[in-house]
Amino acid sequence: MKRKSIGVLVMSYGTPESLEGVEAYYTHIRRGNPPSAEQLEDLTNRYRSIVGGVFPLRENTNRQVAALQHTLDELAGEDSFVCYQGLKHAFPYIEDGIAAMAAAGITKAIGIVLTPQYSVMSVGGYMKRAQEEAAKHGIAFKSVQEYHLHPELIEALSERVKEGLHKFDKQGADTLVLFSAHSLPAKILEMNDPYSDQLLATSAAIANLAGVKKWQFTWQSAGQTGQPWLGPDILETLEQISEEGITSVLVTPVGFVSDHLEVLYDIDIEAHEYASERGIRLERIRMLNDDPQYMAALADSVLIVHRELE
Ligand code: FEC
Repeated sequence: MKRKSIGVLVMSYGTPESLEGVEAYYTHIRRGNPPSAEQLEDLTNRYRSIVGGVFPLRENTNRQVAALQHTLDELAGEDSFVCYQGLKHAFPYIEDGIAAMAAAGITKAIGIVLTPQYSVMSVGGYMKRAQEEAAKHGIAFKSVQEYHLHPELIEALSERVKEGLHKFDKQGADTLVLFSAHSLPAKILEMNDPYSDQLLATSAAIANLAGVKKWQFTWQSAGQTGQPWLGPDILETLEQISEEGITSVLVTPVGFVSDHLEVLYDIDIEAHEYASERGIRLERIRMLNDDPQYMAALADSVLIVHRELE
C-alpha cells in the first residue's frame, strides 16, 4: 500500500513570461530595485536575440519537472512523491510551490535545485526561502544540498563532452575543453564558500571520465553591480588562449542544466562571436535539459534525503 505523499519542491531560476514581463523579472532579481532604462534595454535586447517569442527556460523547467516526476514514480517503491515547481524569480515562486503543497495536505517535503553545485548565494538562497515558507505551513522540509559529483550526472556530461569533441578534426585531440559556470561576487571567497571548489571537482571528474587531457575552467555571465566578480571571464579566457595559439574550444557549462539566456546568448552569441574574431572555432555541448541520466541523478539525490528524513 502506498504511504502518504511526500512533496518534492523542484526549484529553478525562472524566466519572464514575455518581453513585456522583463522589467518586473529584472526588478525581482535586483531585490525590488527597478533597472535603469539602459539596463532594461540591454537585457530586453539579449532576450530578443534568443527568444523569438518563446522563453526556453519556462518550457525546459516544465519538461524537467514532469520527467523527474516520472523517474520518481518508477523508483519510489512504496512511497509516493509529488513534484511541485518553485521558481526563484518568476511565478510559481518558491513560496507558491510550498503553499500548493500545504493546500494538498502534504506534511513532509524535500527540496532540490536545478543546479548541481552549492553556494550560499545561489542554492543557499533557494533553500532558505523554501525552509522558511515550509516552517510557516508546518511542513517538515529538507533540501538536497548539492549533487555535483553524482555518478549519473558526471557520466551524462562526459558523454556530451565526447559527443562535442567529435565535431572537431581528429575527434577533438587538439581541442581545449573549457568548463564554465555563472560567476558570483568575489566576496564569496571570504565566506569559505564551496562553490568554486565544487565546480572544479565537477569539471575534473568529467574530464577524467571522458579522457580529456586539455581542459580549463572559466567564469561567465558576471553581473554589472559595481563590485568585483569571480574571474577570469570567458571573454578574457578566449583572449588568453588565442594568444597561446589554440584554435578550437568546446565550451562545457557545468553549473547550468538547461538551454536559457546565459547559454544561448552569453555563450552561443557573445562568446561565439568573440572567438570567431580571434580565429577560434567555438562549439558547446548539448545542455542536459530532461536527459534521463540527469533525472536519475536528481531522483537518487531526492531518495537519499528522503531516507535521512525518515
Ligand atoms: O533564461 C532566463 O530567462 C534566465 C537565465 C538565468 C539563469 C541564471 C542563473 C544564475 N544566476 C546566478 C547569479 C546571479 C546574480 C545576479 C544575477 C543576475 C541575472 C540577470 C539575469 C539573469 N541573472 Fe542570474 N541567471 C539568469 C539570468 N544572476 C537576466 C540580470 C541581468 C544580468 O546581469 O544579466 C546579480 C543580481 C544583482 O543584480 O544583485 C548574483 C547564478 C546562477 C546559476 C545558479 C542557478 O541557476 O540558480 C549563481 C539560469
